[in-house]
Amino acid sequence: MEGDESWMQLAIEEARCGVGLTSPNPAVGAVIVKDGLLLGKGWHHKAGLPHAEREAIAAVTATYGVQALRGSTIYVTLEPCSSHGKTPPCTQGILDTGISRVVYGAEDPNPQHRGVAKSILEAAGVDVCSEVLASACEDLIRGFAKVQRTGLPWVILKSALSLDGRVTRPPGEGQWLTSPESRERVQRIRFECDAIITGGRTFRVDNPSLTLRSPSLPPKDQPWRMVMTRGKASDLPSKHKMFTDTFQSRTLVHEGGNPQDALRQLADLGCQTVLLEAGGRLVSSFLREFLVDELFVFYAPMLTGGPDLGFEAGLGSLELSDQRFERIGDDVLLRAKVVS
Ligand code: AOF
Ligand code: ZN
Repeated sequence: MEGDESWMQLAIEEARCGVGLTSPNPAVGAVIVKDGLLLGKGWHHKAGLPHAEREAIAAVTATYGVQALRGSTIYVTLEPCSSHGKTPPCTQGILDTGISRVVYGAEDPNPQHRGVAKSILEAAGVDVCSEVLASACEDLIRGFAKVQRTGLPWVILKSALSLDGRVTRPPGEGQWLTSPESRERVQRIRFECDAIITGGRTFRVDNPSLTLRSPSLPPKDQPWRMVMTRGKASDLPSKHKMFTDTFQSRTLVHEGGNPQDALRQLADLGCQTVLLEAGGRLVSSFLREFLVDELFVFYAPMLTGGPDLGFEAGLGSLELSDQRFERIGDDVLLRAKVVS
């Protein structure tokens, strides 16, 4: 129907408030509309708390009273649940209010609920419309869906490279390749993940903290931090930050270095999205087993001596400015001037 997509877009924006906060449950948003007017909206805050549909229903009830819901339409990014979990089923909640139309985006990958809501609601005379902005709604729950379908979390590989493909600056130039803005963005990426994996080598050499520490992000438990080592946990330096800081209880060591086992351990802890921030060797063991689902690669505007562009290692770094990016087909053209 006309307007369905823009109301769903608003529901997606609601759902985004919960991304990173809801594991092992999905991030879901809902809005309730009547006669072309927004009555209320809501999002799922945390596993065990009310679902988005109930949040939106509560918001409308608080402002206009329960009567206002009669004959309204609810837009929800995920197919409503239909049986009792940690909370009562939303299909029943919807029927109790007299909402007369339900529009949802993604199918619920949870086999307990998939495909059930439609028949319950339609049998009660509610008009149901599915798959509105389905791919954007599915994107919101890609971690949840991956765990439901495979038992393994969604894995994001994050890397920062110079334009000629090196992960470090020449010796003596400091540790950062990318800008403070990119590092702030990494904080946001970490916020949306439930765990961060790094390798024993990075742990030893960089002594990373792998924490969330941006004041501009909402409060949340620190993500799990997992060090994968082919050796023993007791061989890792015990004074390093991840073993001694305030969040040391969120540090795990996975011995043996098997990526599947490590991911399964994290899924068992309720993780649905995992960030891989590691060096080439560990990354390649994930890639080799097709365990990486998504990449975030930051390119810093400099040449640092990668082998293929011809700027020799050992000359320090060559900085670039006035970068312009053009998307050409599936390629990206970068133009930049050499800072002399
Ligand atoms: C959520 N939030 O907004 C929606 C969900 O254990 P429960 O009762 O919280 O049920 C969790 C399931 O409910 C979840 O796996 C998903 O299939 C469905 N929908 N879940 O946490 C929501 N709409
Ligand atoms: Zn529900």
